[in-house]
Amino acid sequence: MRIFRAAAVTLAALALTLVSACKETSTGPGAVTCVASDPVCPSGTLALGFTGATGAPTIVPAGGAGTSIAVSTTSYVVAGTTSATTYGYWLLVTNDVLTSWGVLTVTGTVYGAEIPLFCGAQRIYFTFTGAGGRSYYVFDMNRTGCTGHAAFRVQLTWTNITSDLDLHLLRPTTGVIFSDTDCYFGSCKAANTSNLGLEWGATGAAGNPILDVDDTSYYGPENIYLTSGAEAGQYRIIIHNYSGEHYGDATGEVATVRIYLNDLEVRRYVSTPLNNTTALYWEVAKVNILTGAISDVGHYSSTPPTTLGAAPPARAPIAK
Ligand SMILES: [Ca+2]
Ligand SMILES: [Ca+2]
Repeated sequence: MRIFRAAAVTLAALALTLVSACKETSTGPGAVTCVASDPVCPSGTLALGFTGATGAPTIVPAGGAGTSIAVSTTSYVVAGTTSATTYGYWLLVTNDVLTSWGVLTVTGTVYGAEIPLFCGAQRIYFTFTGAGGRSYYVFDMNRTGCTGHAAFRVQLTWTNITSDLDLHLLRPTTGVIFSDTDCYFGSCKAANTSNLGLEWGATGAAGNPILDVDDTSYYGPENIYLTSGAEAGQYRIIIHNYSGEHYGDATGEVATVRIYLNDLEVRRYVSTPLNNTTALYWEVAKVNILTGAISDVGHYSSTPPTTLGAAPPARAPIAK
């Protein structure tokens, strides 16, 4: 899919201006709370199933997906068909708050995305905008097999549509980037076939962080969770501008990192532009999950901030 991305991005960049102009905000019981940086926000009163203006783009989930879906995975791959000619958005709402959003790519008439899921109940909106207005598809997701809240979560998002930024969480004391003491796309994504067999803390699931998705193109988000069994010491959060370049502006990619302890956002960082000369890596902070103590780092470098471990797994080159 990546080889088609350059053309899709051109269309998407044109669409972004149009979609941003349609932003909505609302308040009150059952309403969705939006923030200024979100691209588009649905009304909180939309019913499950199809809705939208007559003449707006059609949205047909593959396989006639239902309006209440339960899975035990950390992400959910969606697909279907649409009459929209430019990309849309997925929006994830928990407890009436817009907590996450990303892009639904469109190739021909087929849309798709991999959506990172939170534990428990959440509502997902698909939205496309066309000449006839905006359409939505609304459904409920329930991620099962997880135990309530995560003791720790770190989330990465970024500003440009074609860059591939990566989230890294290094194990206390012994963490080495691009190794099995580094939770990243090559080691701790649940569905990653190149999993290095990450095992932290006590034997078993306790202490093992999980990366929900590796977004390779579209703003993120990427989340790393650690539900239980945190180790003593400081976990290190590092961002890598994997694509090594920046798109859409002349300065670089701006990343935002949010740190959550027991589901409360406790710290937010915004980077200076990440580029391929002086700021390919950004070490953000160190977190002691057991005590809740966070130390700001804010170090930018052109080389990995720690000793390089084994070479990262090969990934397909990114088409420009
Ligand atoms: Ca990524
Ligand atoms: Ca473990």
